[in-house]
Amino acid sequence: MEKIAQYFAIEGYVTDVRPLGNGLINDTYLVSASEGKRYVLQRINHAIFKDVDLLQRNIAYVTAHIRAKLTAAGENDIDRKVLRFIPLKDSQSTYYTDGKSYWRMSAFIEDSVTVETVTPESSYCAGKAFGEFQSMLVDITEPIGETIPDFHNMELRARQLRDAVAKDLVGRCSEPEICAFLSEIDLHIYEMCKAERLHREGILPKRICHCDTKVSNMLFDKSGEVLCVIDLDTVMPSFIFSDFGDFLRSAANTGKEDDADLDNVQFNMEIFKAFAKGYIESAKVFLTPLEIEMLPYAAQLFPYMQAVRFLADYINGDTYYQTKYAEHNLVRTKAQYKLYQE
Ligand code: GN1
Ligand code: MG
Repeated sequence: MEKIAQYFAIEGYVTDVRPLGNGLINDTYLVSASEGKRYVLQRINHAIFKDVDLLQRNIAYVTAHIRAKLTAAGENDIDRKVLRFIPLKDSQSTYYTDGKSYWRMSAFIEDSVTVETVTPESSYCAGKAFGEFQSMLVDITEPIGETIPDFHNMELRARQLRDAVAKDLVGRCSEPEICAFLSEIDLHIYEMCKAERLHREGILPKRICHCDTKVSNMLFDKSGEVLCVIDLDTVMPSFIFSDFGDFLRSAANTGKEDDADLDNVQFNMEIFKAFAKGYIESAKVFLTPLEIEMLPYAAQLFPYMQAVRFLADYINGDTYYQTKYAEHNLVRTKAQYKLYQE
């Protein structure tokens, strides 16, 4: 990895590389260099992000657009408020590949922290930050593609679960618990696919969204102020519900995403209220009345969709999410479903 880090136009030479964060998809490392600068090196999960050119182009467009907006608004410290990617030493490319793996690098934002839990105050700030993120991108003219086609399309996720059940690759569908879960999930599918229907009727728009707004994808400074939004792989056209719902899925959950004790998993209304207030304040400039009216639906949709995704992966034999033990995806499914019910 030291050798790979050295292909990028960093200042000085690499002195240390160590794992960073707890993402479930990419592998992330913190790189220290001799001139005192630090960087984030990531191996892009190419099995999931199949079109790395599109992915990197999206990120370049989005960060350049936000950077221009921040500059125009007279912001200072812009390198702390939007990610800065480091090109290769010998070309303008923003990623390195040996034909098998794909790597990219960004400047590490010093004195920043990620958190797993929020207070109503920081939830309000996060709501404002995600609303601002979306509103800065409302007028982007560059083409932003879908890095994972139909990523937050509930109809697709339901189909993927049905396909997993039909194949039953590792024989997990005969477990009584799984059968019960599948019928329970089925009861709510129609309601949860409402957004897709409204979109087809032409009354619900898609906009450029972040699509992975869990709490840990936001950097705060040491005083608790939001610095910027990170993990931009999934920025793509989607319903604004993606960002609203996915944040609450992590932030308003009083337990963990994979909590084995379901009594811990409850929905924190104070976090919801604070986040909704911040979000609506900064996003109301572009939201339609229908989008606002459907925000509670978004809060339900995301734990539900995540339960469906974890369950499909469990039935498929754990091929998508990194797992720490055999039943991990099932435990995650139950915790997310409990949150949906709450
Ligand atoms: C994945 O990579 P990470 O951990 O930020 C996933 C999200 C899920 C999340 C669940 C590309 O995000 O959609 O909500 O795990 N990202 C992708 O924790 O599938
Ligand atoms: Mg992440």
